[in-house]
Amino acid sequence: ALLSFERKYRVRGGTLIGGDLFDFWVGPFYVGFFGVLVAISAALGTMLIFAAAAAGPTLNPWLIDIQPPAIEAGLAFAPLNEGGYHQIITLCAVIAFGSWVLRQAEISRKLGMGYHVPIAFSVAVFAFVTLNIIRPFWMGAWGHAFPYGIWSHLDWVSYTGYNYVNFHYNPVHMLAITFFFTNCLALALHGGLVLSAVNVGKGNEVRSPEYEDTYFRDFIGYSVGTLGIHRVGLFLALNAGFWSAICIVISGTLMTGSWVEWWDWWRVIPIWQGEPI
Ligand code: BCL
Ligand code: UQ2
Repeated sequence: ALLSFERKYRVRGGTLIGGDLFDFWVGPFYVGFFGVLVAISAALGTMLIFAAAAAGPTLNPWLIDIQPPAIEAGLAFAPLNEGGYHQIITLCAVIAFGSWVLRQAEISRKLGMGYHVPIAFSVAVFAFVTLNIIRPFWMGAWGHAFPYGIWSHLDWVSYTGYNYVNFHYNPVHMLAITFFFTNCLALALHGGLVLSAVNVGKGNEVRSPEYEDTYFRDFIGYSVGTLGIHRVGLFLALNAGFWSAICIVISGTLMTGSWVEWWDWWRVIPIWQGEPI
């Protein structure tokens, strides 16, 4: 059923492609050209995952493993059972994710809102494209992509991490992790603060945003503000995904070898002249 306020927002226009043709809703969902494209590419990709799984040795969902082609196959198209499934599934995924971004953009336009949501999701898509398109291409083989499997992708992360000896020494990995953890702190503060202002017990009036500001001014002498905390949150979240993509794309391309030894420059800078190393 339609929510009471929904009807007045069901306005025509804002589409990027297709004009009025796909400008309709199915139940609560806006469709649009990109909604159709998402439905097709996601369904095809999912069916190919089932097909590839059925051709493999197990249907145990935890163990299904769809591998990219062998490194030796380079950047060629591979036969279905030798990484071809993985290649087509990757293509379906990129089309589905890209269309999802553009569908978000059409909804933003329709409602006269900013593009913050599609921009934010683009960063997640960028991380995926970096992992399975940009980095494998840069390294010269689709075989560098991660496999599609719950267990096997973890094996890939472990294997790839140890390939550079100790991934904790990757400075951009450090940066990405710091953004993830700080994001967690910011959301805990924000969620805690808002709930503390709202859940004040029976008979009490809900506290206004001024109380939220005052809480933090009493506490640390500073409040970033009710709008500001959302800017901080988006900033932290986008940087977490962005620097993740950078940390992996430089590994095996700009930096080959060991992230531990990469830090050797630090031990020889002039500041430590005369110190034992
Ligand atoms: Mg590490 C990567 C943290 C230890 C090796 N590591 C990452 C980053 C993140 C991180 C910074 C993964 C997030 C990301 O990319 O998001 N690592 C991290 C932490 C530790 C750690 C906190 C820790 O020890 C406390 N890492 C280690 C150890 C190494 C190691 C030391 C292994 C031995 N790490 C690696 C390697 C990699 C990482 C190798 C990476 O490749 C990875 C990275 O940076 O990748 C970019 C980005 C988000 C995405 C890619 C998701 C994209 C989502 C798409 C667009 C949409 C999906 C839709 C979906 C299919 C729909 C589902 C349907 C619904 C269910 C209905
Ligand atoms: C705040 C504020 C909110 C908040 C939060 C703060 C009234 C409801 C959490 C406090 C946030 C600060 C001090 C910044 C934290 C920064 C980092 C990088 C973790 O002032 O305004 O609105 O939710």
